[in-house]
Amino acid sequence: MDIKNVKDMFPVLDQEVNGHPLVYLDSAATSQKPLPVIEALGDYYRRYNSNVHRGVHTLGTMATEGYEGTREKVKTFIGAKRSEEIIFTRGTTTALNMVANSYGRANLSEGDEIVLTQMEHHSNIIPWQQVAKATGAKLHYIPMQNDGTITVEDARNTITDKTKIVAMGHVSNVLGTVNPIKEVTAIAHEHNAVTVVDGAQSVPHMKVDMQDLNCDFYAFSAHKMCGPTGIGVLYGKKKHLKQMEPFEFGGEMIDFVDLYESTWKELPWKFEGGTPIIAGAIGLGAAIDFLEDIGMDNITAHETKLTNYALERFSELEGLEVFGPEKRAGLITFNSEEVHPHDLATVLDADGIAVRAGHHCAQPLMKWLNVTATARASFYLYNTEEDIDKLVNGLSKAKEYFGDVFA
Ligand code: 7TS
Repeated sequence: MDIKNVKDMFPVLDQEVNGHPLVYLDSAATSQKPLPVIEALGDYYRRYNSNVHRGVHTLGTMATEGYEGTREKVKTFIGAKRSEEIIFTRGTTTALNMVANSYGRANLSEGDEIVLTQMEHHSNIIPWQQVAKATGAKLHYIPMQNDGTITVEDARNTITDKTKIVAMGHVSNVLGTVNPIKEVTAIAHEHNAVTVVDGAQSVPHMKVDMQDLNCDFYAFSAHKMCGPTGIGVLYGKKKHLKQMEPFEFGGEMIDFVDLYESTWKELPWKFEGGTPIIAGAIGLGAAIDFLEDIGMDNITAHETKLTNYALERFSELEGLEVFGPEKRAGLITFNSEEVHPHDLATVLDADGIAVRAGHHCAQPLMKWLNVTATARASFYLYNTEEDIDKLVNGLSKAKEYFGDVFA
């Protein structure tokens, strides 16, 4: 499908909000869903709703094929070597907690170090704080440059032989910074440390290849990539997943249960306790087909064009501070000198324009930026230059309105 016509595939975008056509600029929080994904979910519930991996009846077999079929699609989509390396989780947050609790607690002890960056989403900070408290390990942060990037040299200076885990976002949800995962992973491996990558903001927008990055763990959420809420992925190298203990215990994940001892299924099922996220996986499979049909490189190119256009148009607005590096992923975080970000977002919403305001679950980064909140416009494949023109007009209007109020 041609990216130019893609907007027609998203029914939610075809509506008025507060008397204006909706302009959705909050895809970093969650993306909208195209018809094939909505239809795949409806089709499962209408035609073959059933539990998986048990029994031999026809609907159960169909559901199992749908669920396991998505595992194969994810494997190819991210360039994993084996389908056992793909674990379905509830989302990025759960995936990162799984690594921190299962890998972290077993492999960290007093004096060990965990290396992070200050631009992480809370879900890639707090699990490491908790595991550090439990094991006596220490957190260290790679310093940031003034433009909100990190250098490979600083990563080299922060990662030492004491480092056991380096956890880092691929793309910052606030700054749009794209981090040098491949280079940092190579440094981590020189010190026998593993890398845990938060891919929540990268997988939806760019081609990622586990063999090229060579990272040890990689986490992402379906709902930010045109898929449903409630499902995400933890990729892990087999050599690590194999020696890790399950994170949750119960049905589905066991091989044999006795009164005092039990054994686990093999990978990947030992990490998928309970009835799995069947509809979610089927929806994620449809989302991957949809994104691949358009082409990840086309999506990246479209977003780069939109972001550059938006940055150019933003430069016309006085008193607007844009955060983050010049070369960035498809989002722009900004503050107005006169108008609080929540007020900006409210005024824009009155014109049907959806942007996010707040700390974006990155309070340590807000501290570094010396602000308590910002506004953020984030783009996806269905956004257009016209959306950006409307945003810029809305921002000018907000400035005028609040300028008058405060005058
Ligand atoms: N990591 C990053 C970089 C994120 O942007 C988010 C969600 C998460 C992790 C957590 O993902 P979840 O699916 O487990 O919730 N980010 C945002 C955001 O920027 N605005 O709302 C949610």
